Parts: sequence; C-alpha cells; structure tokens
Amino acid sequence: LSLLSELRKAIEREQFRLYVQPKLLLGSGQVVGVEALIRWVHPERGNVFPDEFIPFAEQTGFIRVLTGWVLEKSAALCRDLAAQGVHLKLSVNLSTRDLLDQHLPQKFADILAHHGLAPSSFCLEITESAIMDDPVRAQHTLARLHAMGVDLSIDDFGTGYSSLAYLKRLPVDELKIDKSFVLNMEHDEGDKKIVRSTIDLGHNMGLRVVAEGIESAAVWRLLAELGCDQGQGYFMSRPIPCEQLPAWLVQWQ
Ligand code: G
Ligand code: G
Ligand code: NA
Ligand code: MN
Repeated sequence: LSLLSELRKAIEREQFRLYVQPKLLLGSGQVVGVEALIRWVHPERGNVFPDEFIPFAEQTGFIRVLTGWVLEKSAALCRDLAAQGVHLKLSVNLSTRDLLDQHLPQKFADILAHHGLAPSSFCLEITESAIMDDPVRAQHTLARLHAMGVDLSIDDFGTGYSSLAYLKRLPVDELKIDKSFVLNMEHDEGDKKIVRSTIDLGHNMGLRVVAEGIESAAVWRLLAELGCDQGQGYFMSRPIPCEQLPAWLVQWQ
C-alpha cells in the first residue's frame, strides 16, 4: 500500500487526531489560544508523528485535504469551547502548498460560516520558507486571508531563509520565535541575544511576539522580563488530545 493511499484511508477511517498545545500570556499565565497539531493514530504503527507524513503530504498535494481536516476540527473545537464560555484563538499551521491554493480563502470562509465563527478566532501559522517558495503567490493568498480578518503568524522565525523586506510587506500580526533559540536560552548568551533582538524587532514592527519551546519556569520568567507577549512549551503543556483541553484548562487555573 502506498503512503498516499494509506493517508486517504486514514481520513476515511478517522485515524487522524487533533492535538492542541496551549498558548498563553507570559505576564499573567492566562491561556489565550491553542496551536492545533495533527497526529495519525495508525492501527499497526501506533502514533505517527507529522514529521513522518507532512513532508510527503506536501509533495503529493494531499496536504490540502489534511489542512481542510485540521481547519474543520479546529473550528468545531472553537465552537464547542465558546459554547462553554471559553474563548480561545485557534492557531493552525499552513504549508507551502496551502499558500499556493487559490481556493483556500473560500474554503476557510465556508468552514467559519458553517460553525458560526468570526475569522478573528483563528491564527494561521506560516513558515518563512513556505512564503519564500513563491513569495508573490504567497503574498496574494495571505493578503486575501488577512482581509477576511484572520491573524497571520510567521512560524519558526529566525531559522528560514527570509528577508526583512518581505516581513515589512506581508500582512502579518505575529512572530513566533523558533524553539531552537528558546530551549536553552537561559544558559546560552547567543540565543538570549537573538531572542531579545527578535522581540524588539517584532515589537518595533507592531507585531505580537510568541516564544515556543518553553521547557522551564526560568525560561518563562526570562522571556517575560524581555517583554515577550505569549509562549507555549512543554513546561506548561505538551500537545494534548483536544478532548482533554477542558480538563487541562480547569487544572491550570
Ligand atoms: O508536535 P509536532 O511533532 O506535532 O509537530 C511537528 C511538525 O509538524 C511541526 O513542524 C508542525 O508545524 C508540523 N505540523 C503539525 N501539525 C500540522 C498540521 O496540521 N499542518 C501542517 N502543515 N503542519 C503540521
Ligand atoms: O513547527 P511548529 O512550530 O509548528 O511545531 C511545533 C513543534 O514544537 C511540535 O513538534 C511541538 O510538539 C513542539 N514543541 C512544542 N513545545 C515544545 C517544547 O517545549 N520543547 C520541544 N522540544 N518541542 C516543543
Ligand atoms: Na506552528
Ligand atoms: Mn514553530
């Protein structure tokens, strides 16, 4: 069985699971959103991580089906939480292929309408390399999405091959500092300097700055001191099955 036909079957047989990782204000610890992360629960291979199938899904174009699935599940989660009085922003990862899909903005609008959600309840995360693959078309798709009122975030910031000229021109709301700079920043002066400069760069451009890869209270504290707005990481929570989120939120408070 080819991986592509396995992926198709996996959708039909509902083997994908939506995991979420809380995103919170570093000043207060208040949870303001979650990042949606897909998992494949394979009957024989167990939990298959996205690194093992996302690149392949991108090559084959199947990523559009997966992105549609993640958007749909995230919208359902957002609506269910809102019904319980919990208002969180859902962050969803987009790939290069998604940015080249001219139907994506309309598909997204349909999902929002179906669930009665405002575009502002979503944040779409895009890596620098996805944008730089075809900057003109990416910019076109991002402009359309942004005009709808959805937040846009540059993911893994600092690791890709991007230019500040694009950062200036793109309708972006958020910078996400890559975890490679954050994980060990407490002990690595170089990483700390990069993180501090990125926070300042983001703020000077009017952007919200998020750190990922927070694995200790010390790093959380340091980021808060540096003025970083939001963060996520194993210290607060690993990605968890979305069904477990309400219980996690209760014990976090
Ligand atoms: O925690 P995790 O192992 O889920 O993530 C591994 C990689 O897979 C990350 O780069 C993450 O952005 C990517 N990833 C996880 N879920 C999705 C998804 O729904 N869509 C896309 N495009 N990438 C995802
Ligand atoms: O590439 P992207 O940033 O979308 O994916 C986030 C990835 O980072 C996921 O694989 C997620 O599981 C992982 N992650 C989230 N928090 C932490 C953390 O605190 N430490 C490490 N090592 N990885 C993390
Ligand atoms: Na991401
Ligand atoms: Mn990232």
